[in-house]
Amino acid sequence: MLTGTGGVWRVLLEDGSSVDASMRGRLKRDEERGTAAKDGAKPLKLAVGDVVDIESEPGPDGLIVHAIASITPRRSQLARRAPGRAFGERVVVANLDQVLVVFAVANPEPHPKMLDRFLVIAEANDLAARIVVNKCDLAGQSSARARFADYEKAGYPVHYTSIKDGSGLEELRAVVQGRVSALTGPSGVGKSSLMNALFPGLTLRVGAISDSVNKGRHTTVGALLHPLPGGGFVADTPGLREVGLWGIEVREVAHCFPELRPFLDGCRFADCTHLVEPGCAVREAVERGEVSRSRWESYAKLRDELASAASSGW
Ligand SMILES: Nc1nc2c(ncn2[C@@H]2O[C@H](COP(=O)(O)OP(=O)(O)O)[C@@H](O)[C@H]2O)c(=O)[nH]1
Ligand SMILES: [Mg+2]
Ligand SMILES: [Zn+2]
Repeated sequence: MLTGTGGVWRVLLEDGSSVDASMRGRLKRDEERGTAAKDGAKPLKLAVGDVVDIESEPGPDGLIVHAIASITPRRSQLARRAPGRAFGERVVVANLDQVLVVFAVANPEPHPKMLDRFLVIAEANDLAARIVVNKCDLAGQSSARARFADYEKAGYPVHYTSIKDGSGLEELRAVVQGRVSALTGPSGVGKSSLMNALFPGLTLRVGAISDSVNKGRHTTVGALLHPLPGGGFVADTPGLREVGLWGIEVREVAHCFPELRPFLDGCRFADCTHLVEPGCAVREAVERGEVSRSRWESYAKLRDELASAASSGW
C-alpha cells in the first residue's frame, strides 16, 4: 500500500509493478461501521503501509479490476490519536520499523524542543527513533556532536551526515535499506537530498514545495511510501507535527523520555509530576547533571501543554 486518495489505493505488487485498487464491499462496510471483521484481529481502517491481499478479475468493460480483499495484521503503526471521538484514531503509516528525525547542524538552525517533540511522538507510538544530523560540512563533526550529546546520552542512535562531503552516508544507508522508515524533520534540512544521495534512482524533489502548499492540495492522505531501490521504503510524513501530541496521556509523557525512566520509581510521591515536588528523583538527577536540563525542560513544557489541553476538554 503506497498511497491512497478517496477510496482508491495504489498497491505495490510483489513483482514490483503497482495497481490501483479499492476496498472489497465487505471490508469497506466494516471500515465504515468502525467494526473489525468477524474473523478477528483486523485493523479497522486501511492506512499507507498496510500489507493487503488483492483479488483481480475482469470488470464489465473487460478491464481488470483489482480489489483489496484482506488486510494483514500490523506489526506497528504511527497514529494520531484523538480521545473523545469513538474510533478517532487515524493511522498515518502502518508497519513502520523506525522513525528518522532529520535536523541540520545549521541552515536552518536546529531546535532541540522541536526534536524532543518528534521523539515523544515516536516513543508514544512505540517506534524506534534515529536522529540524523545533516549538513555537518557547515559546522564540523565535533561541534555537531557536542550539540547533540544529550541525545546520544539518552540512548538514541545519532547519525552525522553531509551530502557535500559524503560523511555518514554509508552507515545511514545500512540502517535504512530493507526497512520501512518514516522520514521527518523541518523543511530545508536535507531530507530529500539525503534519500537521493543514499538511493540513486530515487528522485525526490530537492528544495521542493513547502509543507503548507502540500497541505492545500490534498492529493495524498497523510503519507506517501517511496519504495527504495534494493528494498525497504521511506514514508514521507508531512511533518510529524501533523500527528501531534493528541491523545498522549499526561502520565505517559515522562516515559517518552528514555533517560528519565530509570528514575521514575524513585520519587517520594507515586503521582509525582517531576516538576515541583520534594523528593523527586528526576529533578535530583537533573541537579546532579545525570539528566540533561534541556531535556527535562522539554518534558515540563510538553507535559504542561498536554495537561492544559486535557483540562480544556480538547
Ligand atoms: N551544505 C549542505 N547543504 C545541504 C546538505 N543536504 C542538503 N543540502 C541543501 O539544503 C537544501 C534543502 O534540501 P532538501 O533536500 O530539499 O531539504 P528537505 O526540505 O528536508 O527535503 C538544498 O539546497 C540542498 O542542496 C548538506 O549535507 N550540506
Ligand atoms: Mg524534501
Ligand atoms: Zn518525580
